[in-house]
Formats: sequence, structure tokens, C-alpha cells
Amino acid sequence: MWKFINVTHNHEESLYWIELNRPEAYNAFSDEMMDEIKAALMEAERKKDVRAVIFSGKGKVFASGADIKELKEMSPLEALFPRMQPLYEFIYQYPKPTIAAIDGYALGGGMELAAACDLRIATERSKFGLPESKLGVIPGAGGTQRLVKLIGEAKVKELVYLGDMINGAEAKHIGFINFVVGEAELIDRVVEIAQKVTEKAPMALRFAKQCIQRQADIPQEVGMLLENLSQAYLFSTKDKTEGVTAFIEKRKAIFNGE
Ligand code: CO8
Repeated sequence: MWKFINVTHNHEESLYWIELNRPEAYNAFSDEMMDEIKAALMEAERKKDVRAVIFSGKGKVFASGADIKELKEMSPLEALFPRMQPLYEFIYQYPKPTIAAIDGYALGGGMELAAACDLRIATERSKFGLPESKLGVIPGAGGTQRLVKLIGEAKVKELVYLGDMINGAEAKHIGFINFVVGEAELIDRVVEIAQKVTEKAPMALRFAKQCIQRQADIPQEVGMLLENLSQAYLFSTKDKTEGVTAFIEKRKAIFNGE
């Protein structure tokens, strides 16, 4: 049985919450914490009734990035085979929808974790940034890659070169954040948005995610074919029968992911 110390995890109905829980270090990602996140994600993947995973941070911080005290001791070889980059790739490719619920600092690896999620919901007072160049390193978990696809080269260069932070409203303005909400309503709004997601056909979301995420890396004709093949598969699912039938019968569809 995995021992969780640096994250708390909680399965409530169709939602699985992973809360980063190192408030004394502003939820910086230690190696141990990253191992625990992976273990929690694997548990959530196995549970059929989990329909979405939500990341949040304990205290008034989402995550302050990689643990700088651990970075101090890290060798070049360890940097070549890091934990954070593959973990975030695992999150990006995760078969269930992922949501970042952000309040407070989301810096470096904290912003990159949010970038690896499917949806981002943040309070206005949240602060986003890529301050790695102040430490003599670069964003190492998709900040120079995945994040560029999300918000563009100009903004990523600005964040890296200046090292300044932007708040929730500006992060929404540049298209990084989907919803900006008040501090007091963050959890309620996250639940409301997550429930809308979890009411949808799980396989449809899974295939849509694949098609959307792969489109930038493949020729359009191949992407169109991927879309067709995904659609054809979905036409064989019980969820498609249920969705279409429920519409015609003027009732709410109940999907079971088959
Ligand atoms: N790592 C470790 N400890 C941290 C971190 C961190 N990233 N951030 C904050 N802490 C700790 C502080 O050391 C402090 O602890 P203590 O009280 O024991 O000294 C406590 O959290 C509170 O921090 P501050 O006193 O600094 O709080 P402030 O409110 O004054 O400032 C900030 C808050 C602005 C968030 C500030 O703490 C800060 O700038 N933190 C660092 C942010 C940062 O640089 N993040 C990027 C890290 S690098 C990264 O994410 C990716 C690198 C690529 C890795 C690739 C590996 C191969």
C-alpha cells in the first residue's frame, strides 16, 4: 500500500482530488511528492467510477515549482533523466479529464503542471510565472514546448526572459486559464465545472483528447483520418446509443463509459 505524505487524495463520487500538501515549502515538487502524484493518478485510472482528476494546492499556493533544495544537489545525469518531465507527459496523456484548480502561486513546474492539465480554473489573485532563469536553469517540464502551443512563443519568451508573474485575469486574457473565479467560490465552481465534464460520454472525451492533442504534430490529412477512425469507433459504443436515444426521448443521458 502506497504511503501518501506529500499529497492528499480523495475520491468523492465521480471526482478524484489530488491536493499538493507541502505547505511549508509552498507545495514545491520533491521527488517523493512526484512519486506520490503518479501513484495517486494510477489509482484514479484504475477506478472506473472516477471520471475526472482535479489538482489543487494546500494553503494559499498551488505549487512553487521544483524543490529548489533538491535541485541544488541534482547531478547533470539526474537532470538528463528527470522525474518531472515524464510525470507531466503522463498527466498530459492521461486517459481521464484533468483539471487544475489554482489559487496562489503557480510557478515554474507549478505552471507547467497546470499546462499539462485539460482545463485550468484559477482565482484572480493567482500568480503565474516561469522564474527558472533566475536560478540558472530553464523550464524543464514542457514550459518551452507544451506551454508554447497553449499561449504562444511571444508570451512564453516574455515569462522566461523577464521572470515576471502574471495574475489570474491576465492568464485568462492570454488563453491559459479557462475560468477566473473568486477565492471563496473556487471549490464550488471547480465542482460545478468538473460535474459538467463528468456527465459527458467518457470515451468520447478520451478520443477527442487524442485527436485535439495530436493535431499539431501530424499532417492535417492524418489528423482528419484519426478523427474519422475515432468517430467510427465511438459509433460502436453503448454510450453513443444512449446519448442519441436520450436526446430523442427528451431525457438526460446516463453514460457508463462503454
Ligand atoms: N522549492 C523549495 N522551497 C520553496 C520553493 C521551491 N520552489 N518555493 C518556496 N519555498 C519555500 C521557501 O524556501 C520558504 O521556506 P522556509 O520558510 O523554510 O525558508 C517557504 O517556501 C516560503 O517561501 P518564501 O519565504 O520565499 O515566501 P514568499 O512569500 O516570500 O515568496 C515565492 C513566495 C515568490 C513563491 C518564493 O518562495 C519563490 O520565488 N519561490 C521559488 C519559485 C521558483 O523559482 N520556482 C521555479 C523552481 S524551478 C522549476 O520549477 C523547474 C526547474 C526545472 C527542473 C528540471 C529538473 C531536471
